Amino acid sequence: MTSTDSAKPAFYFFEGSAWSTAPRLAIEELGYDLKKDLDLHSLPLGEGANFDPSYLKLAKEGTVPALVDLQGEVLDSTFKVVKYLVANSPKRITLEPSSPNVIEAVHSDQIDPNDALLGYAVDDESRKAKGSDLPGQFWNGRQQALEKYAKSSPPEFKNFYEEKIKYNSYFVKIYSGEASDEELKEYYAKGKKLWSNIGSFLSGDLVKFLQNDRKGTFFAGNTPGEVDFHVIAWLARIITSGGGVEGVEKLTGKPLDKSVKGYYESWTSRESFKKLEIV
Ligand SMILES: N[C@@H](CCC(=O)N[C@@H](CS)C(=O)NCC(=O)O)C(=O)O
Repeated sequence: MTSTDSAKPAFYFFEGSAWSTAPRLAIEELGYDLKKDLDLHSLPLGEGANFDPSYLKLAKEGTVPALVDLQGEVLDSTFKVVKYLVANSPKRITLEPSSPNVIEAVHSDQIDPNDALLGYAVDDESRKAKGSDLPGQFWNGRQQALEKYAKSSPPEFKNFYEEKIKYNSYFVKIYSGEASDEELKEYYAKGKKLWSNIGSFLSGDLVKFLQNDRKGTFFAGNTPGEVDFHVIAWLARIITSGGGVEGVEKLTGKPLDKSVKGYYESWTSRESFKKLEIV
């Protein structure tokens, strides 16, 4: 999996991953030729491919996206990968070092898009729906992979697998219907808190950022740049997780501000967004 064509940067990602959306859109928007310019490694997260020891040797948290540059340096976060793609863009666009706080804000654990799609439901009905759909399959698939890798784990990854199995087992139990009423109550409270945090961010800081830090339609100006790749990766996944704009409004108990809707629509009408079928 990690054998690479060292003449090109190696790009590790997954099409269905929220944060992989940021570099995938950057690649498209910044004039890269996906297949010619990068050595591609798609890791199906629902099968736990990111837990393969050969990947952990590269990216110790086992997350995507990651990129290995031409000097062999591993860039193992969305932030570093997008920065690299922007800095080495064939379009040689000049982007001011704008708004690192916006990027940091959308990456906050309090509003995690993976928690929204895969992790937390808010009631029995939404938990059962998730359990019989992609989220249920996701936690089960990972569990199988983790158990397989843990059996023959190199000592250096023993702790990693133990921790991941513990974390993953919680969600397997929640979706399997084996959790107690008390556990479910606590779980739904976390789901509601998550959507409340998302609602506060959507109507608070995000609106302020859009008002104050944007240089045009996009944060970067009239075409998207570094900050935009992070913001849309988060926003698109949140809207998908909520079941669309109306679903998000229902879950957050707040109407979506027109600046947020407008920003989202500026992205959904772009060729890159349509071509990559971003969700
Ligand atoms: N803070 C990290 C988070 C990346 C992340 O959470 N990636 C997800 C996919 S969107 C992942 O790889 N999850 C697999 C896992 O955590 O096991 C970053 O921005 O790079």
